[in-house]
Amino acid sequence: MTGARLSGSTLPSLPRHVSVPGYDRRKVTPGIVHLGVGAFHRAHQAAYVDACLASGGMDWGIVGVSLRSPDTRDGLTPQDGLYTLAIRDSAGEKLEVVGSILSLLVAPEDPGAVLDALADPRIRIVTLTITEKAYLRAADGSLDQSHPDIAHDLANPGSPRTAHGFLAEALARLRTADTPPFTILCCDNLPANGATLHRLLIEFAALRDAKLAGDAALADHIAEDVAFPSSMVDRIVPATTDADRTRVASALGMADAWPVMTEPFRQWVIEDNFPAGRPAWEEFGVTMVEDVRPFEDMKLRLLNGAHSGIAYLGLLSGHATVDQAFGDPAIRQFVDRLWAEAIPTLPQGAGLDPIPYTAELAQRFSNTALAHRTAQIANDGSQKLPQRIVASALARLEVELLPEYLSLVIAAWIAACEARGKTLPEGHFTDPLDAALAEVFGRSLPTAEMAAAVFDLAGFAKGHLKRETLIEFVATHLVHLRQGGPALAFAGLGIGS
Ligand code: CS2
Repeated sequence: MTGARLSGSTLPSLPRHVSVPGYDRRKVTPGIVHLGVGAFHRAHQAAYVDACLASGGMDWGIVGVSLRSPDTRDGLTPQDGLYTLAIRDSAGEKLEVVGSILSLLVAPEDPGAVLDALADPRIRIVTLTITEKAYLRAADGSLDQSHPDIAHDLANPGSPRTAHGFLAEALARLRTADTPPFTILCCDNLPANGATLHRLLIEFAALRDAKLAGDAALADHIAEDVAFPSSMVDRIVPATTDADRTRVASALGMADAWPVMTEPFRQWVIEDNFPAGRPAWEEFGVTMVEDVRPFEDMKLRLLNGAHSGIAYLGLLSGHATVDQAFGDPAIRQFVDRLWAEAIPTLPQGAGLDPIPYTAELAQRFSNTALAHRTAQIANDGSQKLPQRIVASALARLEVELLPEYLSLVIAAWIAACEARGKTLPEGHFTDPLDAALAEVFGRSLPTAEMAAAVFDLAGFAKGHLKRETLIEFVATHLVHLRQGGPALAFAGLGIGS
């Protein structure tokens, strides 16, 4: 290796098998601000936008914002925002350099610069992948008004920390300047993600209105004039390792500080509601729909639900990656039965067929080239399980069907949380509720009471008539998991016999 590094000036020296942006990046202008410019965004939205730029939609470049860490900016700015997407499966690795990210900002370092970028009249869409927990929902789903960052942003509107604070302040500035608002396109794995963010932002703006005399009715403006299309996003993106960096550098003949690993599959389904304009998404493989719900439920309950099951049961069975866990015959059988439980809970009549969908998922989960770590998926279970697992379990109980396999995922989450620092390394994965969970685990409660306390903390099934029944299922599995690990829990379900 020569010491060269990927950048605008070294692009021409890349080997021919590496595809590069087929457009003049100097002519691209920003049209999108993205909040949460991590690996998922770079494998998904940024790749779709790259195709848009290549076909001449040159006013849709991306300004990437990190809400927390400077790492992505530090890696990518010396590379002029360029990075390699490594698309991997058993057939090998395809390398594509993506050019759609024009610049990168780090919110905690310079919140003013982020507000300036958001309030730039050229920005017509703000996309978000900030992860479930950054929506700051309380256990009942409303805005967590007690969160210190919310209090901070209400007290300091010109230097916010949260997505809510940035969006509200930018929308207020645009409104004062009589500039039409941008459309907000949520790309996180939340149910009705656009509507959910809309509701949270109205709540935040109402608190802000109450505090800032004179800033009349930003909440009404957001309620009435700002579009929040929901979207379903899908692409599996394992965290990049040093081995990935070394392999990609040797294929490129130059260093790339932060290449992104992904699979060939990708999907984006978006509700078509973009009053401020949008790229011709449908020309780049995006499905535009009126109602994203059926796609979203299918993805959250079948892909993400199975992922969480594979992660926690995989971790408890000693499997480090999804393909290893999915290759374990007991876990594989479990996932098939989990799917069979979740499928009847999906909306009917939407023309989506879950059977080929799960067959394709089985192939994707078997992709040995991804090494997608179970610990990565295990993070933030308290934020993920409600829409992936709890919703389907309750839907079954409502019509007198059992949630035997779904409830095992909840029990496995609790058991895996408890196992950290014992059979799993301390900090192997994390959850925003970790401190509160540790306190509950330390109380040595009888199993059912402990499960109930965890449900309360996480807001699972809050106020639902079938809450107690679901807790009983979870407690039974938890007893098995504690006594004999996944093998005993599976045996209780007739798996592996
Ligand atoms: C995964 C998702 O980490 C997780 O929780 O289930 O990130 C999953 O890989 C994506 O949603 C796939 O689109």
